[in-house]
Amino acid sequence: MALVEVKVPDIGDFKDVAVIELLVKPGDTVKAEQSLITVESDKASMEIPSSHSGVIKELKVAMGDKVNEGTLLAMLETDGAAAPAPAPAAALAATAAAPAPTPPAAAPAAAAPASAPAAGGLVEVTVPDIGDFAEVAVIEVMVKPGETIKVEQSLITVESDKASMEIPSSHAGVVKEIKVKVGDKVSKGSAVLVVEAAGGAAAPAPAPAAPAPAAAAAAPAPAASASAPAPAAGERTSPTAALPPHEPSAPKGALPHASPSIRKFARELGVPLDEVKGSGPKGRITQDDLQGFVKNVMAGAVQTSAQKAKAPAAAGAAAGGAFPGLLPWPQVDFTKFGPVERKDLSRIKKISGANLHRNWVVIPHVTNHDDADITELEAFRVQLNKENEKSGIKVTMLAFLIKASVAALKKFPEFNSSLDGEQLVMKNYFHIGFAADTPNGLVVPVIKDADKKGVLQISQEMSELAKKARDGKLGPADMSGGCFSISSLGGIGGRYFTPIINAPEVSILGVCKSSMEPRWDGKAFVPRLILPLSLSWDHRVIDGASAARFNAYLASILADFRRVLL
Ligand code: CAO
Repeated sequence: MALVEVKVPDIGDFKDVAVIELLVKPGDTVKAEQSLITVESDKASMEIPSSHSGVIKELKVAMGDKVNEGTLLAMLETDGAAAPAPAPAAALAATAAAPAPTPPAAAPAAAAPASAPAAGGLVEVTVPDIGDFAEVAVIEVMVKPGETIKVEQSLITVESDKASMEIPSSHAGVVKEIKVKVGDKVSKGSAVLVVEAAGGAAAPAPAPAAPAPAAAAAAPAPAASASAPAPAAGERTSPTAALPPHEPSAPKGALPHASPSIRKFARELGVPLDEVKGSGPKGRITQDDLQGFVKNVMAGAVQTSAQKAKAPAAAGAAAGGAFPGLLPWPQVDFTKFGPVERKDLSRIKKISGANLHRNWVVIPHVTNHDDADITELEAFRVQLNKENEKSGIKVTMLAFLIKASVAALKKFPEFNSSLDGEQLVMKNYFHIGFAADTPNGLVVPVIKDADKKGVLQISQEMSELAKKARDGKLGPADMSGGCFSISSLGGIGGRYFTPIINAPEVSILGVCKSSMEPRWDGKAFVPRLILPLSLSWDHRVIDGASAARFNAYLASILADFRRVLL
């Protein structure tokens, strides 16, 4: 037995790179060359291997530490008496050299002009000197024909066993032809694409860009973009927009933010990595995330996009994993009964359908129905609109409902929360979503900081957002960050309904058309304008009593808005 120090080998020009993943822990038995940690620079990630086999006694680095060549990584107990392992530096360097991305500074020096002029202003961009990378697989093509690219813009990502690297363009211009596809093997000199150089001539490339030894690291999964999966009308009325641990709607084309070995492992398992949510720094996908995802899929708790896309019967069967005994979806030849035609679901409906389904199945919904007497409020609204006729801003009941909801959320903060494992995330901001009907389906734009805005401003923003929604121009930012949603069918009709909660929110208010009703005032029946309210809430977070109080408080505000001041 001997204790051996394992240090960071020669990693080229990687200096002060952050440890972003610990791949082993004390007590683990490791083999020589097994990856111990992952480090990451701006554009590259690299796994650092062990120089020896043995048992990890102590890890000398922690997440976030900055390391350089020679930094002590771990104390390893080897079974050999005097640690007869190869001279650490040499062994490590060798190990690292093969997989490690060419150090940024070394590459440009070595990189010969990465392009050769082709006919006319056309230039063939080739793979520059990428060090020891040879016959490496293309795992991502980042540009398309017709696209205008800049010098040094990454064109493709290649990957070896242990590292990945983005190959930049030597020229600016318009992509005419792509010469590689995912899966192709490339080496120095392989043609990547033909570009029509800017200006029409084969502008000599500036000093060829270093092949940014880069990788997934450069493309953190844009979790935030969540593209706020636009909610849509389902059978049951409700908006929804959410991103669960599983991200089927994450934009495709962005390389998942994960180390090469994780991506390799994912490929071996057939896991669509772009649907896995990373919990590491910058949303990086870790081994645990990958395993968690696989476990969830096996348990039937989540489905991959591919599973969902399969026949409904298969979906039923898959759901059977979570709900044993569930019958498969009925397969009916409708043409036996009459003429039919088939129509693709709109993009919005495809995205929102999956979200609605998940929310309905996963969240234990309860809906409380109540009524609000809005006789005075409606009179005030009508008067306000008369006064404001010239301003062009029309105030509808929904704007008052947004304001009243903020007051109720302040009084009952658990309604303004999200469930995160065994914790509640309590929000100190008040962003209210409202369901808007569009020709392509339902979307839920969000009025940000509704607590800081007056009814007139809310009305104006609502009408702008509703217009954007109808024109299909809402961006992810318009639809994200909601705390609570309101689904108003007031302009259409109906009495009560069961809105589906817009996860990760925990409640949603459904509103139907107000109508004059006789109400007993203690002496006689009097006509009052009554607004039907339907509040759905997540029973994991909210109790029935709180929900009844929330509704009653909301109704009291709508009956007399001065209560907001109390
Ligand atoms: N009771 C009676 N009348 C109501 C009302 C209510 N609760 N709410 C609105 N109205 C009236 C308005 O005052 C307006 O009347 P006038 O035309 O006479 O002025 C009319 O109904 C139309 O209102 P609106 O729909 O233009 O305005 P809004 O602020 O109420 O709603 C928006 C805006 C974008 C939410 C709405 O256009 C919309 O898309 N609604 C559908 C939402 C939906 O589909 N929800 C279900 C989601 S779950 O699948």
